[in-house]
Amino acid sequence: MVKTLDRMIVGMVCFSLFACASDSGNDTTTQDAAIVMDGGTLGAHVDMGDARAIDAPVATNGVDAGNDSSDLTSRPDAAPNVPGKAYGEQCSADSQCESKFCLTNDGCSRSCDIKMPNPCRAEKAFCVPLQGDPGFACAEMIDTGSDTDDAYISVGDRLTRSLTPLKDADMFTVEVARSEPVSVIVTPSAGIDVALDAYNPIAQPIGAFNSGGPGGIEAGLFSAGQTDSWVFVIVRNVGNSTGQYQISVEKQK
Ligand SMILES: [Ca+2]
Ligand SMILES: [Ca+2]
Repeated sequence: MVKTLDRMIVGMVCFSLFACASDSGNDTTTQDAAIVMDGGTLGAHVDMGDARAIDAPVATNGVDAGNDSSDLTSRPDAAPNVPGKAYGEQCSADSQCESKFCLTNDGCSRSCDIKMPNPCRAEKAFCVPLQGDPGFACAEMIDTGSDTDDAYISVGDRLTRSLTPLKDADMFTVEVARSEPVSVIVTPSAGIDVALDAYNPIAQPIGAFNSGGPGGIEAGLFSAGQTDSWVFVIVRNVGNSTGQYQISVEKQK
């Protein structure tokens, strides 16, 4: 059955220890302010109209996908001769995708496990929730390179990782329990300049942190509102040297 991404999840808010939502070069800045200004009001809906506009329209290929949930693969007109489509190609039926997994509006995809480190690394994508389904699928865009420094982390975790080569980025999926704001603190080695970009569970940017220079700590505070949630934190090397850093998740006192 064709699946749809959940675009209405809210409840992950970024509060800054230094400077929240001062975007550092990401091209999706227009949504930052609205989301951060949300202030944690669960149920507030972010208007995704603009964001959706960047997506190519769904190719219907003469098949009316409509809004019903019937399995298009059972229809005689469901383009049986269309060759298997690759990840990201437009689709209107699971049968059109090599993966047999079609996302309405987002093309051929695959399922993913949110608890795995950077589960959609190969697709350069986020692992985001499905609508009306407990599962997740790879969608949207994020390029973190190919190393395996990525991790799923929660309060009490402290990891040492490296930023090599110069433009390296590592993804951390940070668990944030209901009513327990957490600080994510990145401490680089001397001479290493790091920046943090934060995204909510549906891959919307909610904050960017880069107030320190080489060797300077970058940190953000995240709150989940009324349900357990998580935030994607991308640690980037924005300096001129490669080296190590520590990332830790601490309960906000
Ligand atoms: Ca790395
Ligand atoms: Ca910095």
